[in-house]
Amino acid sequence: MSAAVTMPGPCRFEEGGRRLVLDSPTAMPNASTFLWNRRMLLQLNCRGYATAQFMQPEPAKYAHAPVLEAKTFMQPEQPYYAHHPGRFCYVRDEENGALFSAPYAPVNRTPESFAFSVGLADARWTVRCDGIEVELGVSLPPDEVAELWTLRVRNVSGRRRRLSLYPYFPVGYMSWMNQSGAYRPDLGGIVCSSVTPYQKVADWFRQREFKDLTVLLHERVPDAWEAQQSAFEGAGGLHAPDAIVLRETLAGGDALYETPAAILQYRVFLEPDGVEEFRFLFAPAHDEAEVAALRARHLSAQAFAAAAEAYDEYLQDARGCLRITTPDPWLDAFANHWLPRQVFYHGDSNRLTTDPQTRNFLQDHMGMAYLRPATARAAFLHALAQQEPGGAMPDGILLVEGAELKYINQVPHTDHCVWLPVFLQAYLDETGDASLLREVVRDRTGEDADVATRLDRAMRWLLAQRDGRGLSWIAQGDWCDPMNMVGWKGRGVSGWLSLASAHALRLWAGICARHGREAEAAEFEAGAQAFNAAMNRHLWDGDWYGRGITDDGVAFGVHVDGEGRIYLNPQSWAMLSGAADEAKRTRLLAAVDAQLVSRWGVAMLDPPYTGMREDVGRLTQKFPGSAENGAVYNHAAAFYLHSLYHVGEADRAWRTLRAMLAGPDAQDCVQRGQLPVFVPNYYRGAWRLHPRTAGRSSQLFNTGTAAWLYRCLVEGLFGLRGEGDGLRIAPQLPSHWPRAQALRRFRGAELEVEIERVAGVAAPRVTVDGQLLEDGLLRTVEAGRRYAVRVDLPA
Ligand code: CEZ
Repeated sequence: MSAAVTMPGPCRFEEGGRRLVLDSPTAMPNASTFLWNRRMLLQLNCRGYATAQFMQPEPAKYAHAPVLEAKTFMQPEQPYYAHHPGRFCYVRDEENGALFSAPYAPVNRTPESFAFSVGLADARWTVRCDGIEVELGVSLPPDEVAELWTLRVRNVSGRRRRLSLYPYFPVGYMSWMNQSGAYRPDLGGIVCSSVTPYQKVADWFRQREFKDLTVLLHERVPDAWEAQQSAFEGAGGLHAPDAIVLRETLAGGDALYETPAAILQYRVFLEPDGVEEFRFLFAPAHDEAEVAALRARHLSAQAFAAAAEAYDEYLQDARGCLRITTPDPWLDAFANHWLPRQVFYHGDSNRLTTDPQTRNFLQDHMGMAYLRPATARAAFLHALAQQEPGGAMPDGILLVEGAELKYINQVPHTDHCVWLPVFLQAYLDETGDASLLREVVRDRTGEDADVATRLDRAMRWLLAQRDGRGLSWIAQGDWCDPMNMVGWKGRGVSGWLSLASAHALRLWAGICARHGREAEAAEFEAGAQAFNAAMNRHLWDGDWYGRGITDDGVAFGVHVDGEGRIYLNPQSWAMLSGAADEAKRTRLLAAVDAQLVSRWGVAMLDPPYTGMREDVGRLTQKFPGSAENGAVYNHAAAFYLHSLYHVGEADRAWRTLRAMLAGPDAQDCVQRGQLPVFVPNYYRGAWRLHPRTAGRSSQLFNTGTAAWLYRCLVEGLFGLRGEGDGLRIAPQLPSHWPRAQALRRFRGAELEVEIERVAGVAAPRVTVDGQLLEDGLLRTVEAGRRYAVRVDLPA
């Protein structure tokens, strides 16, 4: 993927990497971006399809409520657009009836020009058809549930034009109980209503404050409107709706227990170069008073500008702690703007759930330690307050009053304690805030214990959850949710978790040792060694580590398996935990290279399962090459990346890292279908079985990958990791990079870092403000100071 041989793709960065522009609606048809605030989320794809959700306080929808709500609210890789949820504007030429729509769907006419321009705080399309340029843009206010839309139409045809514009916001099937829609001149828009069904009386009292209205409010009074989807579509369908193609004027209809839609019509006359501008608000509301308030607060040019300014302010903390300049400008744009934004989204919105999985919560806040450490600290303490008396961590962390553990969080998983020291190591390195260890946390039984004591208990819990062989029971899952039937009878064990426990114990032992807790340090170091020894005894398979041993005593993820022969996670964590000595490390790296590495990244297992394996579980039912069944599951690839930096495998690490990011090569962009504005949870694997779909992005931006990838960039690739009171400087650039630069913000100081390969240098040589650092450790870092760091690397 070197820059020299790439063909420029259909997308490019602009404005110093702060915008990404895709210039085709069809080259990467599912390419998407997302906008969010603390209360809502909006995912948009390049053709105008969109899904939104908001918190009340559980996730809810105000358009296209799916009949069955899955654990993850969307799987955008699937053709959700078959139900056409989206935000569109039809444009009809009143003289000749010619029709197109912006951004692209539902008419799907090939535009003369097209740009899907994705910003950090907005998305907009500029589309030209028949000499008419339509610009459609959306942004969100920082803390309210509302989409703010701007429509601008410009006549670039050089002659006078008479047009009808039809903003079209489908609301879709909302409820089997009750749904309707009508134009409300008094409220200034179309108001659709539905009733969230309930059966248990108690639910009513939770639901009666729900926002069951969906409104499309306008600034400018339209000439006509329609509120019923099927009346609008008629026999022509959305592609050529009867209400547009057969009639001059929308009929002003309503929806009476019929599927609602919000459609407005504006007649405009445009002189050559004439422009018309419109603003709309699309949002849920509880009642008419709230609708009126939304309109009063937001529907003006000034209010839109104020919301944009407030949102920019909100994003200040999403800037991250690293600014880089490297030979790879796409990596620079991604690392400087988009990845920290994605990390911040996770940490500040908690994926818009009220009961995040404990491991997700802790890893997401590990990422937040680099952006806004106070939030990470508070989250950690909040999680620890839910520790059980025996030391175990619950499956999910309840975030609001009345929240419950739902869906996957009702399934017993055994790995949650592991993430406590993983978080702590990153947090302490980044902040030096050792006071956290002495912070007293009251749990739900009312018991007070400090963080260090609670960590001891969590580690002892991991040590207690071992079978006779000394391996960790898996129950109905570990990090891998769908690995639910390895140990459901109570005997199966997880090789990965045994290694992860060893790593966690060792991290905690190290922290204890540095803070004068020698006895605990020795206890936990011994525990780590016991786990490692058990793994080497029972699950070293000759060339790599097995993934586990089932209830019936069958080792899996081993060379005799036809499917699921090798799993990535045990290899990564064996390098982290120290289970793998140098000889084993050489062998397992070779096995990973031979069996799991592809141009799309490193797969999570191989070969993918092609049918249910009842002693592994529902993972094996997933489509081969998708998600945990052999995709390039980036979260797992990020663990691998972290372990590669841990053992100093800079070039392997670079290839693993760069494969997570699409482009700039055209074919790579098109095959993945992923814009380099977020790292998706997976790219399809199964390149031998299904080469056609290999590499295709899941388009899912909820993923622990973001935090790990950011950590790896800061601490691995650029090697700028906190240590005690100082900063360890040990970059691991790929060997083909002659130089790189970074600006690192660290504990209130700024370090300008120049890294260069220099002929004749035998070992890395670090100077700070001209002073040589023998061991690469800058011992103290003063807040408010600027440091000039220079690293000479061997050529
Ligand atoms: O969920 C993620 C979980 O949120 O999958 C990871 C796990 O570590 C995260 O905690 C690996 O299993 O089938 C499933 O239940 C899957 O596990 C998914 O729900 C998966 C989603 O795709 C979200 O990325």
